[in-house]
Amino acid sequence: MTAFQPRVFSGVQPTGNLHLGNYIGAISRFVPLQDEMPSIFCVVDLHAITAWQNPKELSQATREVTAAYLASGIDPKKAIIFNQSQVKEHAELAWIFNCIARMGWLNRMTQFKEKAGKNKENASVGLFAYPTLMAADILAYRGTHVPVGDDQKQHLELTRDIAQKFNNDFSDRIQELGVGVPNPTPSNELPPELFFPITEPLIAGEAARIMSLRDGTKKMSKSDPSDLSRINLTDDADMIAKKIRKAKTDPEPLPGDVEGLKTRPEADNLVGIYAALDGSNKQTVLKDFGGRQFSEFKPALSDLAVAKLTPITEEMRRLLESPGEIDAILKDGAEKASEIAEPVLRDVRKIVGFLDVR
Ligand code: AQP
Repeated sequence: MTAFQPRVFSGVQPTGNLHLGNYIGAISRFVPLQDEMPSIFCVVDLHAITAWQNPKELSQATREVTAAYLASGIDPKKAIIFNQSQVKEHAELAWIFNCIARMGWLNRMTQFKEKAGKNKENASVGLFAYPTLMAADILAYRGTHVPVGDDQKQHLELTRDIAQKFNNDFSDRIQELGVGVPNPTPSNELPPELFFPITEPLIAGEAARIMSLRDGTKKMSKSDPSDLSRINLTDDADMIAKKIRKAKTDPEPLPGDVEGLKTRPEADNLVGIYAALDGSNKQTVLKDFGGRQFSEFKPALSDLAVAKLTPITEEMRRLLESPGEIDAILKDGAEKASEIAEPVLRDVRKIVGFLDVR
């Protein structure tokens, strides 16, 4: 339960190679939410530069994510779409959160460990602080609901911890200034008035984490050096079919129930992808395909993936031919986003005690 106005916030990084995992785990789930609550969908370019981005490609990748949002059905008349760098409140709040979050909290983040790899000393400070910027993205709008893939769960828990510590550290000040929202469930852990909501993660059900087509134990990822590991949202029908045909599998036929997928990561992944694209669940897929060979299942999966993805790919291509239209949508979105974030940050500055001399 929350006393805050419900608001959805989520984002995708413009780091190129937008893939099926981004679509199933994030973008496709944004679409129905825009009809349920006020929603903000961001292209998180500040996050993107935590790893090196070619400046000449970053703007194009930003338009590409925007085109994917629009082509998937996000309507700029219903939801706010903008790129993060255009609303300065994200960076400002992230700095304040850097001073709220503890080193120990960030040291536990598995994504940093995975992305920094063995060369931790050479990773950017921004990559380490990535989760505090993500908390700022959400809380600059007092976002209450965040649809993300399963890989982002830990970052959302950190967002909740940051909101909770801010609410506690400044509880007297929040009450004194009258800027809080009554807490519907006051407890020892949370004060009677909150400034930031304790955000709810909305994690996808079936196939919350889409895995690589080459290795069912690794997440499908933009940065995987093998293009065969992922289905890109720019792949055409032939390429989608080829990648599914070449997807790693085992020699057994598909099992009759979900239990039988437990020790078979590649089979589990492909069945999960089918279920997610079909809007059903793994058990239903196995009812139809249990006992059948991959040589029968893969063409069916291929047809389904092509049917679902090709209209999106084609619409993205069409949109990208008019960059001016995309930029106009982002500009309008940035203005609307600023209107929400500016008053929040004005209060945050007062809460923290910054002297306002202007
Ligand atoms: N494999 C995945 N399965 C389900 N959801 C996924 N997401 C990403 N990969 C999968 C979800 O997509 C949203 C946007 O992700 P992002 O681009 O901001 O960051 P990411 O998670 O770092 O994406 P990648 O593809 O893994 O990029 P690289 O290779 O650069 O690390 C998020 O909601 C995420 O959960």
